Amino acid sequence: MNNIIDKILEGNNIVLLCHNNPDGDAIGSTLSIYHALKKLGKEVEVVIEEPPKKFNYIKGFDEIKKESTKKYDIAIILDTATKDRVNDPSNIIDKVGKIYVIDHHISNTHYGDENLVEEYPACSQVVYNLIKKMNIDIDEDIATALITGLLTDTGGFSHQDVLPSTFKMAEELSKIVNISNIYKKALKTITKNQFEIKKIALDNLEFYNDGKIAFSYITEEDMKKTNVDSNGCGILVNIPLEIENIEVSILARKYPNETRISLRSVHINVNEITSLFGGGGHINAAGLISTMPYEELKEKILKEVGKKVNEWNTSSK
Ligand SMILES: [Mn+2]
Repeated sequence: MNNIIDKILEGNNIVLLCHNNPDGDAIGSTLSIYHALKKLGKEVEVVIEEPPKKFNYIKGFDEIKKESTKKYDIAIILDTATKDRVNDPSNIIDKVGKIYVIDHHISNTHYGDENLVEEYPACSQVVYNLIKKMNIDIDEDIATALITGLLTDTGGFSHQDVLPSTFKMAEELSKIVNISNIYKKALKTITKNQFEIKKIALDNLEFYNDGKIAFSYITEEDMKKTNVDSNGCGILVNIPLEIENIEVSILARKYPNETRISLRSVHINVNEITSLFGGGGHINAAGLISTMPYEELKEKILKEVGKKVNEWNTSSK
């Protein structure tokens, strides 16, 4: 960690980037380090195409640039496992001096000049450790950004990968910000449009393997009709996890030329499944993009997920 701190401190003109379809952890980890570096007097900019508006309560949200032609010495890329997933419409990373990667995905390919990749439930926890190590005072703005990342990536501390140190971090942040209020904004509020697309996804829901696998889909048409972008659809895959005995929830987003699939699991490693199809992610949350014909893809994924679910059932009995 010391290495990357020294390298970051050498930079003066820094750009912060995160992944496509940015979620709460992408925005939270990016804006927390944004405030931290500004405190050190660095010139910092955040470039994210279409950050989800629901996170506009985090200070600095309104300063996010959609694109930039500026030249920077350093790009710090947060929460992004692979180079092709970087949310970078202006191709900043092709022109920048150095690329430093800060991430928590086990599938990270270490594509930076320096890589701080540690297995934590949220990238925001990696950033928290970094900020502490840099002796930067965590104020309300930093704390709001960090807790947003932590809450959203852990599903409100409900995922299997939450660590004792995650609660310690939350405990410290709870002295600075009101976590309940942020919880409500980050996790418990959806728009009317999201509610409409949720109804469609629930209508399309099917069950497999004795009700242990839930599969649903939405089409690009549905997204247009309800005016919800792919970001806004992020909530859909989690809904079936509320059902008793569900092991895996799968949501497909159908586009004319490709299908995007998200998987969530209670126990099994879905990252191993998405890896077979060129995707990635975490043990309990992973995704992939495929150009395979939809029905064929659906069948193959259900087969792989089914195998894992059966294996887990036999081994856990
Ligand atoms: Mn994350």
